[in-house]
Amino acid sequence: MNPHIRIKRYDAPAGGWGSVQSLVRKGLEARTRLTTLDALAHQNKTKGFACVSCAWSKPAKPNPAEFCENGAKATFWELTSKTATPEFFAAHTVAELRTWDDYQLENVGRLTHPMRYDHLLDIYEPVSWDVAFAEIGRELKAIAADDPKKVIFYASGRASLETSYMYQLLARVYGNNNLPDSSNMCHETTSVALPEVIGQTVGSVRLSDFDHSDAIFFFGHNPGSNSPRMLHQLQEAAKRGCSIVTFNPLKERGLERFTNPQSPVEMVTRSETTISHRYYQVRAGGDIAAITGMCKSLFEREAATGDVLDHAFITEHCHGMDDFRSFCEAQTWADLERESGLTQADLEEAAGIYARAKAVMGIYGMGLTQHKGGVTSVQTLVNLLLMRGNIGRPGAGICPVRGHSNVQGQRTVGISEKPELVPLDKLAALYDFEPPREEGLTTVDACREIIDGNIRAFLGLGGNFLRAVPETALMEEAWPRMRLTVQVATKLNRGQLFNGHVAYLLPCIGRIEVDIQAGGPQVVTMEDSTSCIHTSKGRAHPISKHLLSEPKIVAEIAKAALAGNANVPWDEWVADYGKVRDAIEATYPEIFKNFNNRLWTPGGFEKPLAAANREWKTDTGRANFKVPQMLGASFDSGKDPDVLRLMTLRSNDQFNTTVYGYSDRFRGIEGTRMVVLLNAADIRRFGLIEGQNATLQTATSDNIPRSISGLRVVAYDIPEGCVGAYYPECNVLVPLDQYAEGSKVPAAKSVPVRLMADSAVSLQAAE
Ligand SMILES: Nc1nc2c(c(=O)[nH]1)N[C@H]1C(S)=C(S)[C@@H](COP(=O)(O)OP(=O)(O)OC[C@H]3O[C@@H](n4cnc5c(=O)[nH]c(N)nc54)[C@H](O)[C@@H]3O)O[C@H]1N2
Ligand SMILES: Nc1nc2c(c(=O)[nH]1)N[C@H]1C(S)=C(S)[C@@H](COP(=O)(O)OP(=O)(O)OC[C@H]3O[C@@H](n4cnc5c(=O)[nH]c(N)nc54)[C@H](O)[C@@H]3O)O[C@H]1N2
Ligand SMILES: [Mo]
Repeated sequence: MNPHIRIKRYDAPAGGWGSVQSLVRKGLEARTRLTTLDALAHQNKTKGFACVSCAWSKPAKPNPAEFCENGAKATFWELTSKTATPEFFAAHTVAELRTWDDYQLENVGRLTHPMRYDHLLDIYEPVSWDVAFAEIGRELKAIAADDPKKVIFYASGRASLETSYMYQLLARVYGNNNLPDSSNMCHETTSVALPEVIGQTVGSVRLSDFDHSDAIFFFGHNPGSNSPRMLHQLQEAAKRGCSIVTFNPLKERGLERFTNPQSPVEMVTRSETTISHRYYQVRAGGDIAAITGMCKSLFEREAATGDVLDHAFITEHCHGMDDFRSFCEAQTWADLERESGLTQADLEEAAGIYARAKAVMGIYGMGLTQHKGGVTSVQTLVNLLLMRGNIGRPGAGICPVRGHSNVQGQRTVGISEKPELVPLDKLAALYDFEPPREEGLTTVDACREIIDGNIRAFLGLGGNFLRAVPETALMEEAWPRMRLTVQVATKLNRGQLFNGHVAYLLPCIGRIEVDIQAGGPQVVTMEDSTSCIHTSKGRAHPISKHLLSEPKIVAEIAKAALAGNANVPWDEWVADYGKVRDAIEATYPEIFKNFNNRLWTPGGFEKPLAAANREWKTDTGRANFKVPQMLGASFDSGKDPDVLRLMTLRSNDQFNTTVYGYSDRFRGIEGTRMVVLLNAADIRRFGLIEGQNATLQTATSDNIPRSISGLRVVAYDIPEGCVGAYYPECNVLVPLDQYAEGSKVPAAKSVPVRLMADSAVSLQAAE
């Protein structure tokens, strides 16, 4: 047994000394460059760089140190002095690297040279940029001559607005809308749910709303690990007396208690703020039922007193409430309790808090979006807000917490497989070409087509597609059948170890690094979770002189791959990113008016949010109540007690597929990621004991075997019937055809699984 594994309750608050210790340890481990401390001082400042971690908003008046434990960790790891050099690649075959885990691959360090995969030797070899672009261009041209729809242009949500705009144009001039984004595994559910009900793809709150809320209803997001800077706003709100009501199957520490590591007084006195006023451990997939129960209770109160609903708002602004009321009335408390895992008394209590608050915000993350009923979950939460006019006034609104730092912005500037969301006529007029009009591939569709052998080439602008998607076993098998695979990246990851016939690994400058082009040092821009657009300017020297910037790489691929592109000034754009911003402004004049002049607005400049002003760009011209089409959000019906619901989770020591280490401090899990979190009653029921190794098998009837063994059984405070384990290790269990209805976000938070001891599996195999 590994002596470093330790499972122990963590009693300290989020933040506090634990976060300082963790930072110091990480700084040493990552062997950061000298510029790191200087860089941290400039993180999220108006003239500094935008954190490469999450998309949480930057205040107009930042703290002296506007970073958090995990943002600093991301900075450390990007500014590591460790490198993945040609010598490293010469010493390790790709087959060998496939036996390394995500942490070991990440820990090699920054990519330094463009590399081409040699199939005979099974190694990556250095190559010149000229050769790389020429061959990629040739290959793409050959595929276009057959069918340009057989190429995928994936983007992970980190690349800037400038790069993203250029990338979507590359795809469209090439001839398809195959622009899936990490958002397709994430908040696409939001982008599909919100337009129907409030008429915009994004949330309606701004950072300043946190100063005015009386109650915050928090669903399925873990800010302590995934957007820790938000804990400052939550702490301030809680101190003001704002009630924070949390729905989460797990007791997440950041939502329980917080000590601000940047407050000397709090640190020395070890004082902590209770964040959640009430904490309801809803069953995975139980949110539609929980919210419906609250709404049912509110309608009952309204019938008794007549003063619960905001009648003026509903009459003037809403559509469809009566149908929703009928739906709520028709649900029995027995069903609501069973589906939500909460009691009628819990839900009535939560409804009471809601009814007493003047301004309420609904905040949510992957716990709502990554379910079969993800779209319905989000829309039901909006119903709750609409009942008391909680959208479009200070302190109120819907707040999806986005993931990657520019994932929302990438959609804003046209990275979308949905042509109706992109001003194609504008692009046609500006660049004199005929943009493709057919729907492109989502992430799930892209995986299906790759498995079916219909895709010839994949380009990845960042990210780790093959590791982040569902059905990883079939995907890894199918991937090498592609003709061309190109990954633009900063670090080595598993997705780069499965290669098409022609395969390139192209290293780029990271956002914290200085980006100098013909026109001088460049800045880039991004959009945060509350729709503020701000700049980012690198400070550190690039780790290697062989790196190119992302805009340059996109432009060179475009020049090499596109037959006729005379009307796109690729070289001028690369020389001066301000010219790309002019092009973005010309394409989206309403959002980006005066773009280059508003760049340095403290906290960013605001993209207009119609719903925040109670203008509803919906089919009815009003805010729509939607009747839920289901009460349980997950795929299994809950009827077979031997089928459990697996939530795939992030630890406090990872950024998506990037694993920084094996410490999930707040959950008390140290030294391993191979764990399965179970309710003690389930451990007994399945005849297991804590510490033994177990196997999870996906419970579907499609005859595709999906399982993972060697997961250490950990007793945890989690509702019975629910299981927690880590992403991306468990992606092998997620079936490709189980995704959110409407948005196709993989249902990674309720995978139906069976559980057994590893020994039982070996017995089965022996029989
Ligand atoms: N440090 C760090 N920061 C990150 C990331 C990272 O990996 N590391 N990832 C970034 C990205 S891309 C994203 S999208 C965000 C993700 O951030 P989150 O939205 O927090 O995503 P997860 O960590 O997957 O977990 C979501 C939470 O939902 C809960 N949950 C699971 N199922 C349910 C359910 O059915 N109902 C409810 N109510 N809750 C449920 C889980 O217990 C967990 O607390 O964070 C971003 N920021
Ligand atoms: N089971 C399960 N699966 C999930 C999830 C889940 O909760 N459960 N979450 C989903 C979510 S929310 C998301 S967003 C996706 C994430 O999917 P992706 O966005 O595809 O994955 P990441 O792990 O964020 O990508 C990390 C890689 O990006 C590269 N990179 C980092 N910085 C840069 C840069 O500046 N430029 C370039 N070009 N490359 C860079 C590095 O090489 C690094 O290895 O995963 C999804 N998959
Ligand atoms: Mo995400």
